Amino acid sequence: MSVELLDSGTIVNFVEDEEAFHVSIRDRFAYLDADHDGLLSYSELLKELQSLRVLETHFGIDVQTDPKELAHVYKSLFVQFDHDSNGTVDLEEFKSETKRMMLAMANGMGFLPVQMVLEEGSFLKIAVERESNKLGLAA
Ligand SMILES: [Ca+2]
Ligand SMILES: [Ca+2]
Repeated sequence: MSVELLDSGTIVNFVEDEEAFHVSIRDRFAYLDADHDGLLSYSELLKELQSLRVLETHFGIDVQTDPKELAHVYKSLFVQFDHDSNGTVDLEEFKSETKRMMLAMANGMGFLPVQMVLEEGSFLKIAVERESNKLGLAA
């Protein structure tokens, strides 16, 4: 985990770079798919939902939310990912919902950078690393 400065442009640039985004999605999906059946079960996706720490602070839910309530939030998020309601999340569902959530997050941020604790390997962390690499190249 590390504390990073994140702004909406960083997220949007990452999500809209179709190729880079797809590669990250695919890698993350493979990492989360613990039993390698090509689908994410609730418990597999839960790891990802927990790394979206933003949910605990930006969607009106307090960080100190009791675990039961949080579990309820995670369950309803899983339902959002599972577009065809078959109880598992495939790569396409994972990709389109992650994209939608990240763009919604960027919209909610406005133009000011936000300080956030990010987990290694999470999409937001990758977005930040990408952006700083780009700046490094430009300098
Ligand atoms: Ca699986
Ligand atoms: Ca599904």
